[in-house]
Amino acid sequence: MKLKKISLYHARLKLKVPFTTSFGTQDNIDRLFIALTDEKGNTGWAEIPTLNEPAYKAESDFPAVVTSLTNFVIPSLKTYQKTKGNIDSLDKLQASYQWIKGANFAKYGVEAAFWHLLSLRKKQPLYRLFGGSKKTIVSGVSIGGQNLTDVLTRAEMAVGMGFKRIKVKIWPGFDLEPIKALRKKYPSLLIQVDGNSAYNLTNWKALQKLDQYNLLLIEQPLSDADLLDHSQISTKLKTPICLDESIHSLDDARYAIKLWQDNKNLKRLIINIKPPRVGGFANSIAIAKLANKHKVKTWVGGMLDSGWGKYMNLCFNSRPELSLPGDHFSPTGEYFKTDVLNQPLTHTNGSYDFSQDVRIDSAKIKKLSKNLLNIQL
Ligand code: OSB
Ligand code: MG
Repeated sequence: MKLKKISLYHARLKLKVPFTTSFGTQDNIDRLFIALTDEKGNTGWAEIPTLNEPAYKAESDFPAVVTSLTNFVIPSLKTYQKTKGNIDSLDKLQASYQWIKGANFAKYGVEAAFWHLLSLRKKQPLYRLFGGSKKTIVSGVSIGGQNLTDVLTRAEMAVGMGFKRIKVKIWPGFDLEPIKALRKKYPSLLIQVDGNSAYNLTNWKALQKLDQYNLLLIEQPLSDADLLDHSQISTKLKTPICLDESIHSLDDARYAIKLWQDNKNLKRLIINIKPPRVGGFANSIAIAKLANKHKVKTWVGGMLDSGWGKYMNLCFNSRPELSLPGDHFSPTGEYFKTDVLNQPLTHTNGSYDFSQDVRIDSAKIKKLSKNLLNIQL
């Protein structure tokens, strides 16, 4: 196998309804799609779930990802094939850009397109290639409402569609109120919250008031650099802490496990595995395995992805280690007004099964996008 060509597409995706988190409201999103073509003419696709600004994480914004790919990652693929031989395995692919520090979203894009290419060449379903075995994937939905009315409306839609788990975006001053109201209305619904780094050591104690509502987890209240502080506040909370922004690699997962272990509090650690945040699916699989070895629960988070990003995550979620419901749907069906699949992903009461014929529709991507770059490798 030889990589022959890589193309980048800039899509402007419009959300059906705005999505609010502690770091802002998303509406129209600049997205990057990657097409990777081999010597036989097969093309693997990936969506890099960029947001417009680096407010979620460094190097997750569209301009940073384009810069990393154009200046460093893609030239590295080219140089590797010229000097060391064809990139015909994941190991070689990773080795080609291993010297680049950071750029996890950019690396994810190339790696995810490569996995898709492998599944086309081997004529093997992607979930099998990822080592998946579960045929049914349980999903929840993430609610990014601007105020209490918004949150309650979206929760009602989600529950009406049969979802058994919701995740609610919170921030200082908007935490107790939505959770109290939701728990009153839905005594047995699985509910979790996500602070997206909005709390600090001065105001985190507001989260102790959430302990009485039987939440599944509190996701990333503190900043992404505060692994140590997360582990310490976790000893003063009954609800488990789930790390999102703090985990960029297998090493980060190892550090977290060690810190919670040292505090004899490992049962209160959960990890949200987002393949783009950790530089791809191979790293994601390694993190899932390590966490599972320590009985730390994991799940697959989303990034307001189109159907293609969601589908890839569903395939990864088929691995047995991932035990909690992932974010693979939205209460309004697909997140975007126009999507990129041959047909929408469907679920039954929040469960997805792999009998659906899911294909990416490259014509739809091309129609939505500006072709930024085509490079012969
Ligand atoms: O923290 O999980 C997050 C969206 C953008 C940035 C960060 C996050 C999210 C979500 C979206 O919660 C969840 C989804 O895609 O369904
Ligand atoms: Mg999160």
